[in-house]
Amino acid sequence: MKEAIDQIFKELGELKATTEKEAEEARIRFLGKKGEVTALMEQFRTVAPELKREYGQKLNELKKAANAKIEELKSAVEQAAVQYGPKEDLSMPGDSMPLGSRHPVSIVRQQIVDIFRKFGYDVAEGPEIEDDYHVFEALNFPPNHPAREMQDTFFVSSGHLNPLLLRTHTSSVQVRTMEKQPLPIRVVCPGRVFRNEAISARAHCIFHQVEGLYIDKDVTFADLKQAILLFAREMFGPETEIRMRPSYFPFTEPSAEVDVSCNICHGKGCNICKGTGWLEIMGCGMVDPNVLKASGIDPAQYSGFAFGMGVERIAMLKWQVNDLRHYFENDMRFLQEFATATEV
Ligand code: 2NL
Repeated sequence: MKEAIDQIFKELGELKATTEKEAEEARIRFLGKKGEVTALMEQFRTVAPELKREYGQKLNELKKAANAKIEELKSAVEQAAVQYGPKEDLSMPGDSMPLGSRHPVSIVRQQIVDIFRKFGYDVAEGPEIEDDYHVFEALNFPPNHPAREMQDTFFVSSGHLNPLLLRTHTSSVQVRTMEKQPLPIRVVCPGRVFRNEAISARAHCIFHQVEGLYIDKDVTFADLKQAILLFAREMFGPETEIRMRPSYFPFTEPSAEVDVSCNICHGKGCNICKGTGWLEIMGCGMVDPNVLKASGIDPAQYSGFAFGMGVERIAMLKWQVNDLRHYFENDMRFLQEFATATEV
């Protein structure tokens, strides 16, 4: 046993390692379950009682020395790795990262906002979690209007007089603008809106809107029509014509839907415009006197127009996207089609 202990001391003295793997192999060789030191510790049981004290001490020293040596090897290879760095060739060219591009909804939202900024409109944003007052009450929705029902609106809290909910349109931002800004007001409000709808090619529970509001003395329906014609020509090209059809919204009177002439077939009729030559782009109207009153504006002195459009819808018409779900799936093949589509 004495020779075996001396032999291992000698081997430990000569032990070397240049990698982490070699250091670990050395640990297993001496201190692992079947290691040389471990084997001697087991043999110790058979040592004669009068020699136990002497060999016990020696074995303990050996174990300590082995542990210390392995630690020393491990920290030495670690140090070397820090000092000399990894073995990989760091001058090799890296994998190229695609730059990415703006999302089509983001591009069109910016184009719409830029057009109205050119017309002198300010831009306002507001909270996505709103209260009943700013989404419905101030906009002349009667108490039992269907849009106020659970199946159309996502409620955050209910049961109160003025429950919190996810805004179903950005009109709430315009209400807040009317409450705090001096007249006249010319503002566009871009943002995300939420409706409790089944997801399909034509509907989604989250989408983006841009709404606009213009309030001053003597604002007329003719001003509304001209603003929208100019917008449509900036957005869809200088040849674009518009038409208005009577409609209904609680917050405008009179109200209208706006169509633009089909930019694919130029009015001849194709499958994009379903043979009609026209594409619906937005709703609009003269601000209802009740809406002005609710925000402290005197309808006898002031009048205004408002409009609202879906950003996804405008982008669909501009680029012939046939399914709303493409916008939310982040499929690179779809997104890359818009990599260069930044110009109006
Ligand atoms: C649509 C129709 C519309 C408005 C939004 C509005 C806002 C205020 C007062 C009056 Cl503060 N009106 N907004 C008016 C008419 C239509 O949106 O189809 N949007 C996607």
